[in-house]
Amino acid sequence: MPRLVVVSNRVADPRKTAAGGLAVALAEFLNNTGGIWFGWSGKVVETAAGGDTALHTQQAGPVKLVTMDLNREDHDAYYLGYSNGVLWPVCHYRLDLADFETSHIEGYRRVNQLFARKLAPLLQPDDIVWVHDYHLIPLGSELRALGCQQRIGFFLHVPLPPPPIFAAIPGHDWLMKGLCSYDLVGLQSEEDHEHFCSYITREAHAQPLGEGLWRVFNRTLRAGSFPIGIDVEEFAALTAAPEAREMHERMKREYSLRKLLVGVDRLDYSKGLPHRMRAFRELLKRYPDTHRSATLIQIASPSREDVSAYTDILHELESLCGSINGNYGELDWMPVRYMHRTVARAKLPGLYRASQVALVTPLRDGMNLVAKEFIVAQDPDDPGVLVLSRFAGAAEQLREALMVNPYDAEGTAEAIHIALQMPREERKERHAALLATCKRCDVHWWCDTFLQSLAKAQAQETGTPWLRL
Ligand code: GDG
Repeated sequence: MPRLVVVSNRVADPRKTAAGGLAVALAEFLNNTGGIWFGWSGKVVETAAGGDTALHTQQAGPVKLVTMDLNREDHDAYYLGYSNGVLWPVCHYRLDLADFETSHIEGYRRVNQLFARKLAPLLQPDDIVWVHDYHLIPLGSELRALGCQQRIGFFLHVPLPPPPIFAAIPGHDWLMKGLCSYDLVGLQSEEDHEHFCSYITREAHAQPLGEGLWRVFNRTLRAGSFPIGIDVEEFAALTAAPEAREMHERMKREYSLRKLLVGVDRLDYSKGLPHRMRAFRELLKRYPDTHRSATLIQIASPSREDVSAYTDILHELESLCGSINGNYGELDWMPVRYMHRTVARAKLPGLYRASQVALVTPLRDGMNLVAKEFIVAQDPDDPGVLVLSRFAGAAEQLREALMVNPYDAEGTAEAIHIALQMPREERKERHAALLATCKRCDVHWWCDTFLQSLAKAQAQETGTPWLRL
């Protein structure tokens, strides 16, 4: 069995439960093949830009975790400047928030070259390399430039916007050529996949060869959608564990007279938190019966606080929550309980299970795993209702959710009201269908299908038999 080498910006120790579903799923393959997980250590050191920094190796069972430090200048340009200042906003359709400073793209390229230089000597000829996310788009072409001929696949966790938006990035053609140096490009949704196909057709005159294969930039690659799932078994076990049960019981007691709505998000402008608050305010305005009877708990976990767009969203959200509570609150009822804090992972399922409605209303999201976690944590006999943005990648799969347009505060308020009143039989039917989808397309299925497809992608080009993983 070939060895799996995973590359991502950050590396998680798969032995730690807090690492979550992706790390656990990758660990299965990494453990079975004695693989490597390579990435940035998270440390910033004060050395010269582009210079060599130390590699750290740690053995986690059969898996080798290899990380490298970044110097300040590289980190700021690659991570803050280009990855989070250009690619994150553009991939979430927010050209208005992108800062196209030229030195950032140079730093991004430099760090990707550094990753390639450090990784290439560790690779064996039969390895399968799986690169993750927007921080590392050019890594494949940098590895190819160093003569690496291994199978290399790439998965984009964020959305891929339509060509006219992507093409606004100075250097978009370089980025896309970089993407096309992989053997397999995996995207979250069919919509993202269509955007990829339409970009390479229009801008790079790619030729379709059928079954997801393309001839472009003088090479053959495969592209497809691989919607990421969660580790359903692990999350169900977490739901049944004492900490989650205790949380569930505490919330049920505390809110015995009210219906609970829940939102759990990183505090990010893509998640649509101010829009969600405006929809909730609209609900309170339209339906006085919800006063005193509905409470929204919004967890907004801190994220990238050194970027100014994030402080703006924090202030907007705080001011909206304050004004809703000020205008509608009573001595014995606060409509919104907002927490700018991270809640322990072990408690989350208890909070989900105690809630009648989950509000998952991003303006744009690659997938959104909270939607799937909420479904798995429910009591199948008396489940809550998922209100889901049509602009989350998850909307392609979770068809039985109540679908909303988060820009439409009135429509979203109506959907929330329907969710709060939905009869039990309908809730059970919808939930059963949603749970079946989450189980069928869990994170293990995602890993398997991606790696099978990667094996198939190169086998078709080289004529070697498909690889069994
Ligand atoms: C990217 C893409 C794609 C959130 N708050 C707390 C907490 N969380 C956990 C959730 C969930 C995870 O973080 C968030 O996952 P999402 O999928 O919603 O979003 P991103 O972080 O933006 O991830 C996204 C994903 O990659 C995977 O491909 O779905 O579209 O943007 O697991 O539970 N966890 C804890 N405390 C919190 O306060 N412990």
